Amino acid sequence: MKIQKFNGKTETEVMNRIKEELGDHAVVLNVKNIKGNWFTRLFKNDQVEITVATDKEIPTDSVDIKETDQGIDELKEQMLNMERLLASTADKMENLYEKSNEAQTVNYISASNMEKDSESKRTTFQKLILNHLVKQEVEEEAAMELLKGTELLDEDDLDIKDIIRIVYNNICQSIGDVKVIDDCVNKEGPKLVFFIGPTGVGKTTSIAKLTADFSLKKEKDIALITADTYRIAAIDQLRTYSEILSVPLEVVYTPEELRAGLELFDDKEYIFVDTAGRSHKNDEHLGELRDMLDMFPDKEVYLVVSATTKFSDLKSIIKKYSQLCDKYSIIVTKTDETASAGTIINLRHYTNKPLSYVSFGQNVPDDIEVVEGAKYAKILLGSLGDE
Ligand SMILES: Nc1nc2c(ncn2[C@@H]2O[C@H](COP(=O)(O)OP(=O)(O)OP(=O)(O)O)[C@@H](O)[C@H]2O)c(=O)[nH]1
Ligand SMILES: [Mg+2]
Repeated sequence: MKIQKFNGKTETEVMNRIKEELGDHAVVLNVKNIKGNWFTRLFKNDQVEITVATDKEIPTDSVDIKETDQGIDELKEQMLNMERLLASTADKMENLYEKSNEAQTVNYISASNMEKDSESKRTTFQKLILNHLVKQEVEEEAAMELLKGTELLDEDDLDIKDIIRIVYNNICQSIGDVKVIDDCVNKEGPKLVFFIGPTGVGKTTSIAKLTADFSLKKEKDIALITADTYRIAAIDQLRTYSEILSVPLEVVYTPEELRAGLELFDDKEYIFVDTAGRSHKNDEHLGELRDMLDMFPDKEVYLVVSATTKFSDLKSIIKKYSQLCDKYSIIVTKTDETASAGTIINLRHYTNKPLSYVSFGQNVPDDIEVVEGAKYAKILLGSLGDE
């Protein structure tokens, strides 16, 4: 099996080329819009890139066909997972389709930009999947986005597996490239990493988990700074972790002290900074945090949010925190306490910021991992057809 990418101006044009070249030998893995920069736009429009898996040999002189040079192993692994998922869900979906045909009264949620008068097999499956995603708390707009590319499939002579494949890959793609704390150290000084977010979401616990990972497993030289002096217990909490992990800790009360703290740890590879939880409704506190962040242009920021927060509140949190800092990655905590796959998709759709880690329990250091698209695709689609 080979992975190939096809580029062109529109999805239809590219799909037609794929059909022409590969016939039935192609499985669509991903449909992506590629925006050019100002320079490339002078010469050509934005492009559509479709990634397919194929078992057919492609003539080497084919125009515009490029074999991917990266992520092939990852894609292969994704495909394996996907095939397992298809084996367990496709028949259930066909049964559901038969049933809905017999009943003639399927009560779907309204999908504004989806054709309502046509009830082709494709439309029915699209609606079934949309309904399934929305039930798992994926916002309708984000769910519609996950169906992108399925409209190119044959209306009636459709294999349910093709539609699930596309949605599966769209989920992986939508979660996209995660941005985690880089393992490679900057030779010119410590990497400065801030953790910010609302009260009680798990910032300090996440820092403890990541400190353990970086200092014990990755053997990096780390220092901790806490700028959370609002709660006495907050200092003790991080001090306990710093002692267990044998990592130095400095407590700072002002941005100036923070600067001095950074100088003190100049020989370290990483400095993780814990901040006080700030309600997104308290503009004064948020202002203080912004002033502190502004003082350090060369930094990485992780916004920590809890999966247990309802999405309408998460939106206001994101909106407020985005005013403090436009470049950040998201850590989602407490995913053990609620079904969180919908939240993960919604966060990506709404913020377009990279995700980084998910935390799934109180245990330090184990209950944290890097966000993995295929895992959420499996969670979201694994129960397809069970309704
Ligand atoms: N179930 C669950 N609990 C968590 C998780 N992460 C943190 N907690 C718990 O949430 C509570 C608050 O965690 P902290 O790390 O103190 O949260 P914080 O964001 O630093 O809180 P403030 O500094 O007060 O804003 C603690 O009881 C943690 O054990 C998680 O992933 N799952
Ligand atoms: Mg804390």
